Amino acid sequence: MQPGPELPAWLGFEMGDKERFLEKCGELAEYALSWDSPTVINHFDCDGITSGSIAVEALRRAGKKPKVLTLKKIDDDYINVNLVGKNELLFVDFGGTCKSIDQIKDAAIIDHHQTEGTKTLQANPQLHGFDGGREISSAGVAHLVFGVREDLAIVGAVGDVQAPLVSLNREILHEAEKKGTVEARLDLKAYGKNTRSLAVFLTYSDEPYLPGITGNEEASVALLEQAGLKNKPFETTYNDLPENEKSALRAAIVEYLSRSGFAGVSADLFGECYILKNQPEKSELRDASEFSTLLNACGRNGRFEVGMGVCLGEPGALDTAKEILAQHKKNLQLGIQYASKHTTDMGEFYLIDGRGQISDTIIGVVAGMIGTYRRDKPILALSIDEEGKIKVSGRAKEHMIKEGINLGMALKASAGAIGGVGGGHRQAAGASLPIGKTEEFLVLFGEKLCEQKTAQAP
Ligand SMILES: [Mn+2]
Repeated sequence: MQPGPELPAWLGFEMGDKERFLEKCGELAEYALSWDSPTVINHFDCDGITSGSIAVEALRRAGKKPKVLTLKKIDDDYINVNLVGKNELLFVDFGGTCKSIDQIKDAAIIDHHQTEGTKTLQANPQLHGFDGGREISSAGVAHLVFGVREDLAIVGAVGDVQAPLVSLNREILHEAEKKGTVEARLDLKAYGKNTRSLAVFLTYSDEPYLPGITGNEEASVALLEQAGLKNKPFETTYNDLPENEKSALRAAIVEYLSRSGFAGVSADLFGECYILKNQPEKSELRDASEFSTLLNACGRNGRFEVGMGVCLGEPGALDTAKEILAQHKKNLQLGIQYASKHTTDMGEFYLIDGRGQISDTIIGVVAGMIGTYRRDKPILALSIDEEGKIKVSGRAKEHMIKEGINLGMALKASAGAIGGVGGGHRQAAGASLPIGKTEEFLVLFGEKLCEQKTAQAP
């Protein structure tokens, strides 16, 4: 047989060097498990809470009593002031870009964001040719490091908007399916399939946001009637329905959307859903997406310990988390109502100016929701953070990334040019701006997007 042509070097790089990456993961596990009194320092979002929980559970299983410090963000200033001089620190879901960690005596980093590398031991797929935005989350990396809680690895990836799972995420899923802890199924993605009555399920559907249905109970009930489910709106959950009624409801939603000119939304209606079979039936924790929503609500409301308590199965944590989520959903509903009326077409992108109206803790989620029906351009949303700076959240769709859009890079460049900071993933990124430079920033950002598309154009 003829030998095949030699693979070009870039192809090997594109596919990622899994062996080297796994080696790093193993090295990190050995190192962290050798510490006497470790502290896990993790990011506050769903992926940060799940990856932090995986580390805590693994360290506890090894007989340690890890301390936990959960933070909204980390930077060199914070580390220099608060952490240099301490030791045995495990940074999770951030830290990969912080050079000051190199000054800490015993430290290691689990991250998946774009990084130039650190002297400190770092398990990061980006350093081995994988895209941390799509192929694996920090929870996945933490799972590869410590070998426990594949269910949380899936929840973290879903929370970081990496579903449908591909590449390293998919390998973790297959492992979980073999163990019988997780099952993948194509279904409606909306929240509350196990826990909400049909009417509430539709009225409060925010991911995807259903124009004309979300926030409108009468319209939701009318839609259920059209689907032949008129006796059931307030008693039955989606998962209580027999298969034929489920499919009648799905068809009615699709038909409604195309009739009202939102056919594009249907693409976000269905997707691969991940059922966590080790979690109780009829509970939010049974569905990876609902689990992630619950954790995001805890994180965004500053109740990190509740989120981690849910992951680690601590008594009472789930009930508290549900209360936090109920309030959070109410805030989102108000945020999205405001945003849908205050979205401006800026040419290269849509701008939601939520300054003074939408909290910085939910602005990114709101941007994502508006993106479910404004699908042709990236969404950029503004809010004001605790320190009075302008917080920017950007969201883009897969087809824009194929056109060359990289929001992380665009925000890094345009915010950096006016004395702010920005970065993140291609499809989801953020920035923080000094006061008084917003107009200038918006112009630079639009130009950057234009450049990215031009550079990619054939
Ligand atoms: Mn993450």
